Amino acid sequence: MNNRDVIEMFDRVADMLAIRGDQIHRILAYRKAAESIGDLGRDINQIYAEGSLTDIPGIGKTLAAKIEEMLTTGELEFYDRLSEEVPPSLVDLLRVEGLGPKRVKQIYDNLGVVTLEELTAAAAAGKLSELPRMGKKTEAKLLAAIEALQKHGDERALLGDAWPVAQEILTLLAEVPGVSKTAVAGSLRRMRETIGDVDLLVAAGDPEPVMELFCNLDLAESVSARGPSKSRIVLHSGLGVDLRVLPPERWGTLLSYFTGSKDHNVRLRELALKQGLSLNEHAFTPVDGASGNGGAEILCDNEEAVYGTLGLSYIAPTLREDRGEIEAAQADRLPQLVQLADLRADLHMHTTWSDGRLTILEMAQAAQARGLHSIVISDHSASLGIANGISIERLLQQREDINAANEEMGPEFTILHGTEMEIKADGRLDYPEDVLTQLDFVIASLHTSLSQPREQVTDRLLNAVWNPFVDMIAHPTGRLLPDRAGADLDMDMVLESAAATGTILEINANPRRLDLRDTHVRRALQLGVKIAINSDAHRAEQIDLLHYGVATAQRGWATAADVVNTWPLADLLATIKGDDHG
Ligand code: DGT
Ligand code: CA
Ligand code: CA
Ligand code: ZN
Repeated sequence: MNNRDVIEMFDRVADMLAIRGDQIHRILAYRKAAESIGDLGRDINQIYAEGSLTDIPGIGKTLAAKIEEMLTTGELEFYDRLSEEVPPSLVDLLRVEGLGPKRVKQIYDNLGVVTLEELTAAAAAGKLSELPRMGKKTEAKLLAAIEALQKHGDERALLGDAWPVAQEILTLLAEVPGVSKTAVAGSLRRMRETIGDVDLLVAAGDPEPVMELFCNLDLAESVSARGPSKSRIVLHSGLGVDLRVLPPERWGTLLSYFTGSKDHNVRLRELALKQGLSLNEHAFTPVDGASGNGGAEILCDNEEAVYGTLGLSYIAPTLREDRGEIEAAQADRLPQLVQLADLRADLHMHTTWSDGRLTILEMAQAAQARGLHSIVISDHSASLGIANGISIERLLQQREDINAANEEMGPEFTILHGTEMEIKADGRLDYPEDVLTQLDFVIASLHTSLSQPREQVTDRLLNAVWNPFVDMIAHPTGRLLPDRAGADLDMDMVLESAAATGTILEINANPRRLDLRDTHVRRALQLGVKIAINSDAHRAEQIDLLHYGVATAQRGWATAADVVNTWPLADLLATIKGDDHG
């Protein structure tokens, strides 16, 4: 079993316990454990081998024993026993919006419903409305929710899909008279790779015209809730959008509260309580008996004031996951996070030589227009036929095209000649070393046979990492969000080898990749690996995806110094492997 299997099992157990009506702290223990394992940048098998399972936040002796059982036997006896009591397919019913564990149990106990199909049939036959505390209205709502689930699924949206639509809506809301501020909040502001729903905030004295516009947007398929200061719509894509409107003098607490994460907020509230204050989206309020501030509310119109009141330096939204940022803020040791404006180079892009849309010169001009000073042209190598990978002969011819484009661009911009070379299924590299020595920058990557067993696919990648001519590994796991998981790499081993050989690892900024992911970035930095943030652009506009890569780097606590494409080109060239081709 790997990290994903353990997470899935713990989430499933938590859901089944909730349906059974178990104690809340027990359910939360499984959820928290699943979440911390999700945050691990390392293989849980390795942590087990080191005997340090209980060092994982939220894992005590009991859960450690369960993890051990799963890792050593591939099974969990507790789950098997639980399944006899709670049919595992009941967990699927929880995917229906508005159906919580209590309701699921009630429906199961009374109607014997265990699958989504049976639930649909029972609702259509009017059987749900006959249950206590249900009624026709709830039944109709559930039927609509089942239909929505079947139509759109319950996959979380990709960051890259949610971000542009949120900006579009905010632009419209900002034009409403009386609106002084607008912002995204929630997981979207934290730039998580997937988004459950979009949270939008508006500061305005009178919320009514804002709500009116919001609930009548062409983008909206339906309005799920409309209130005086809070509404929710569902877009045609199935994505939910929450909007809250508050007066501007409460903007700081509002933004802080709805940016989350929940875990981060819990920590902030604990700190507030230590000062005798309760903190919510409206204000800090002295709790009973506390005399601070004469019992009056403390309003914060900006987030700096919220953190300041708690004695903390400002914490960037991309760090707010309760992964040590509170402690770092207390010690004034937060990282100076890398910013989009720090990027000078893009080390991975494609042209018409393989499967890109633009010529080398056009790509260079597009990059320059976006403030970059250099690019690596890295077209696909021969064996990637579907991407029109190029032969050795054509690769060597490409040099002339690069030279001509460099001439055209002048001294202020540099185009390097590279390749995105396939690591073949048997681990061999696509071009021989005498070809690689003629290139300025060599990228190696996996696109095929990603589902090989862990050891095999890891060895395959390590072969590239240890090759003296390979400068960077692109999108290391090869995952494609939302549903291609990518290679089951021994990431620690990859990272340690990258550190030992000076091989750069990429954060591929394409929102379907974001690979390395945030937790792997954090681990990479701990091990001293150098990171690059690249667009992998096949068209000019894709260079604009770099900001998603920057956000992922920030979520991994990266500073500009950690990211090689913020460096002056001379420094970058001086550190890439083997000066023989630098
Ligand atoms: P998502 O939508 O699943 O990608 O994740 P978030 O973080 O956007 O979560 P969401 O939309 O449920 O709520 C937005 C923020 O509002 C969340 O990050 C923190 C805050 N929030 C919502 N519900 C609660 C709550 O019950 N307790 C606390 N402390 N904060 C909450
Ligand atoms: Ca959300
Ligand atoms: Ca929400
Ligand atoms: Zn590529």
